[in-house]
Amino acid sequence: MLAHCPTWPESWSVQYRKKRLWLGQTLGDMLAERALRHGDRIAVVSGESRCSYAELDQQTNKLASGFLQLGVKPEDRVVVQLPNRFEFFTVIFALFRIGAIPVFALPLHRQSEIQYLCEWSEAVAYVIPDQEAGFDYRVLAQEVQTKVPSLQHVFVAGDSGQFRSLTSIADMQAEPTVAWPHVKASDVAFLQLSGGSTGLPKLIPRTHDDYMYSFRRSNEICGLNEDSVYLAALPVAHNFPLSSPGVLGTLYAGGKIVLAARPSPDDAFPLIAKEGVTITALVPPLALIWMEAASARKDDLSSLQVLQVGGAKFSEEAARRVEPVLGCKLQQVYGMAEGLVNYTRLDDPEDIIVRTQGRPMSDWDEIRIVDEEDNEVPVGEVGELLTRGPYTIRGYYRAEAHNAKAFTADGFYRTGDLVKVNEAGYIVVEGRAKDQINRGGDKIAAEEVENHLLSHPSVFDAALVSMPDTFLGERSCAFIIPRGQQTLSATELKSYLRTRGLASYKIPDRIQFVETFPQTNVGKVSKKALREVFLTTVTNGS
Ligand code: J2J
Repeated sequence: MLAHCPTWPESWSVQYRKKRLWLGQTLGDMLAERALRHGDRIAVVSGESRCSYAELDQQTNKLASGFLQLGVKPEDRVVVQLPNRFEFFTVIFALFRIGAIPVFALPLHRQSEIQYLCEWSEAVAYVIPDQEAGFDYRVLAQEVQTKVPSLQHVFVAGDSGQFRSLTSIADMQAEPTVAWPHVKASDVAFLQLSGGSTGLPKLIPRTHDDYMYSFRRSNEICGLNEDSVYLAALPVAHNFPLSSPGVLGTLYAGGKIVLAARPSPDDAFPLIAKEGVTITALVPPLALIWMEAASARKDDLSSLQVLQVGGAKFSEEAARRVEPVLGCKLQQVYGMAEGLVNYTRLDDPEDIIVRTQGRPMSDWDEIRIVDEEDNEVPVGEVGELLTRGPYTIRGYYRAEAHNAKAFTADGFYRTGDLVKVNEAGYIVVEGRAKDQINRGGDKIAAEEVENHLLSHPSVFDAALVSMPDTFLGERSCAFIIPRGQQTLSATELKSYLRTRGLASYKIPDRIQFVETFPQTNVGKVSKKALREVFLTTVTNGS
């Protein structure tokens, strides 16, 4: 087991195994088993290429063997930053097979995030596409490699430039003396990035056992089977399209994954019509764009049975329009990479589907809604959601001090979400206790951006808060107190953040210069007051 990863107490693990929640199968073995069962069926469609379960399994083995020969070992961390393309699957399954640990990065991450991920996980390798959406990842990899001494390899999907291509690794002659490591299902399978609220993002260790339970159970709730066709429109490395039930659930069911390079209607709608897509997942702003486009376009979307919407709060008004406009069922999904996933059920009454964010997927999920003193609040009242269960982590990777705050002594994860729960157990997300901005599903940890802003010599103090937005739900606004008499423009500050290699969605949408920050009665910056008082004046144009 990877060091510095808190795990379930032994008696709990025994129980989860006894109840057959954890089946003792690794993700690598799952693919092999599915290949035996569904060999000729199509597993992944990507652009013009179609790959069967048997081919996916074979290509995975070749790559795994190549990785081993290059010296990638069990428990070695490998930062994987691949968009929705076929190689994502061969890479992650090859790493699962040899017990190496993918660290998932999102395509929009840039130097600041990638360097941190590589350093913090002490990664030995970094896997990138050559170019994507006009961005050359090889240039980024070169910069990162000069800064991170542990990084021995850069592997490229596509034209490798000065690095090594995945194709050449898969083509390496298998060395019979290299034995395949034994991987245990209770081991950490990969590290996911937390949405976070602190200065540095936290890494989430998920085991084979717990993750497989989460998508097996999701499959039952979402009705996935061999005939399911899942369109991956969101970036597949994110927990939602990866496992709720996402691409991994689809493979487990023996269904077909269709990869969309981008989630726009121009890319996605023709794929739905051509491949007979039955289910897909979107964040709320994309659902709005799809509904707008569906009224204007003529694509045949009749195969689509379920549209899952999650990652941020979906308004009731928009939720009501999904079925009439897109002709499919809406499923609200409220989940988190740390574990707990809530779904509205497909046969729930309309009011539940449009007004709530669902209920926990497993009878084994425990939830508590508490006030600021950790006392449970009465049913129907708003409080912070705490949770533990068979697929919710017991602590972040290498984060002892933070874990003491982010988890209760008895192992509940403090989600930082303010919710209320009705008599039937359905959850409505009402707000957030954590210092995070949810920009249409993209999570921004306020402190992380504030630290970047504070590194500018003309910035005396900085506070990042959310401002309401009809399309994205929230956008970010940075309040800045300049140092002394220094003058500074918003444009200057934004381009400064870009030069620091910050993902574009973290660049503040608005920058507001002020002389002081309102304080709470204990002398801290009152972000609530900043949001309320300052934004009213901003909206009024003064
Ligand atoms: C309101 N807030 C939501 C929702 C997530 C499935 C679906 C989503 C995620 C995800 C995921 C929300 N309404 N429907 O991992 O498997 C906010 C909450 C939550 C945080 C987690 C999955 N769905 N949220 O979004 O790790 O604040 O996971 O704590 O990215 O997103 O973010 P993340």
